[in-house]
Amino acid sequence: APTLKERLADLIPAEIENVKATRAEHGKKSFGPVIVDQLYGGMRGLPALIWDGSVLDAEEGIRFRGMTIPEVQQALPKAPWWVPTQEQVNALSRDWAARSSIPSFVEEILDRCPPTLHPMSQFSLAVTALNHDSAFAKAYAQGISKKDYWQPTFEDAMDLIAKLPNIAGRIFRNVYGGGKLPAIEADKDYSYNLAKLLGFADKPEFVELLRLYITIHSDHEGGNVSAHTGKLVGSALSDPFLAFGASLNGLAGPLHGLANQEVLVWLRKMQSKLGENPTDEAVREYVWSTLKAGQVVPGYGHAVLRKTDPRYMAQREFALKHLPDDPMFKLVSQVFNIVPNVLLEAGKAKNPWPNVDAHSGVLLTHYGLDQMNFYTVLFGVSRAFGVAAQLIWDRALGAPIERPKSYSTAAIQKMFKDK
Ligand code: CMX
Repeated sequence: APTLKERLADLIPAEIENVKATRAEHGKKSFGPVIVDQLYGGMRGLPALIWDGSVLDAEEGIRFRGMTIPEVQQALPKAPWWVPTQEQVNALSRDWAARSSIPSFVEEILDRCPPTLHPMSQFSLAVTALNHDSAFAKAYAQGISKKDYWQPTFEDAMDLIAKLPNIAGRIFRNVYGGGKLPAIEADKDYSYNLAKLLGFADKPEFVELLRLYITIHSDHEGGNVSAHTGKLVGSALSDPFLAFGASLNGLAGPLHGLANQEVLVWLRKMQSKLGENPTDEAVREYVWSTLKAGQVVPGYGHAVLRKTDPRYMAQREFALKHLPDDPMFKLVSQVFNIVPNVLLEAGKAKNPWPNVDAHSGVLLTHYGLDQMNFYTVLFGVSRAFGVAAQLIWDRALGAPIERPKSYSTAAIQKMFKDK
């Protein structure tokens, strides 16, 4: 039975041919017009990237290698393009455990961070510093051939994923207390070990939540800020640590991954203002006051999605099963019934429905992980799986350095002067 790397080595030559054939047949065909608004509007909807790992449909939401979230939940721990046996899955867990320790100088960097430095900044610092031991950077310096790039990229990607629990666990304990980090267990899965390092190994339901959390946060097409940043920086042949460090800095923005922290801050403020069991009318007023103050309602809206995010629904189903009476979950459900109507009435947001971040914090809080400014670190650990896979495939397929063209406003005015 092949290892993950052997399976990739099998798949890559055929995929190189597939891309060649697609380009030979369709390479010169138009993909539709580009309009000036897209240049000013954050490139929204502009077809510009290739990524096979996951595809996002505006109505349906995400599919991972063709599978919806419920289908993935059924199939795990098998992956559709590898279909590992239980023994292969265990071997992968053991491989990650063997790669999991971080260099002592990175531990020192983290230990010296003031606890007031946001956990995401600490996370990005540590990941960037791992580039010290990058197999790709070393191989490149020694003159590796282009066709072999994917191999040291694979090794770095595996090291990166493997080391994240130790980094996240260390940040968590440094900032919030909890004593010395325990050891990773080679015969346990990744989610169990992450939970253990955060101090939650005695809560099997929390471990199960992390399995769901990591899966649904792993990837969301190629164009979102964190995935695209990783791809962009990787295209300069920056190694996976440098590329993923950059992804994390994008994920740390409040319109992207920081939204899960923002949702809980917003809910808590609402609770303290309105008290327990607020009326629908009071919640409605509160939502309006957020909009009138010129702020966004965190956890709602999306650049691509036009329906309720299936990642939200997967978390809601988890909550309905395990914590139906949790007061915060009840508030989240109440908000779910009210916010879309308010956003529709306000008439600006193209998508009034909740995204993934509207739900995650409440689940974590339920199990005692109520350190809100840590939430985006968990999003980051999860997103590493998608970004790492992209980096490996981009090097395997020889993706070139990215270089879109920018224009000045004067150039646009001139271009359309008499048209
Ligand atoms: N609350 C208030 N206003 C909102 C809104 C929300 N939740 N969502 C969109 N709008 C506003 C926009 O700010 C924009 O206003 P202006 O015209 O004044 O600039 C207008 O509606 C149109 O925006 P849009 O085309 O619907 O949305 P964008 O593609 O520009 O932005 C997103 C998408 C997610 C950044 C936006 O919906 C938002 O700010 N949501 C709240 C933050 C959030 O939950 N982010 C997490 C997204 C998921 C993730 O990446 O983790």
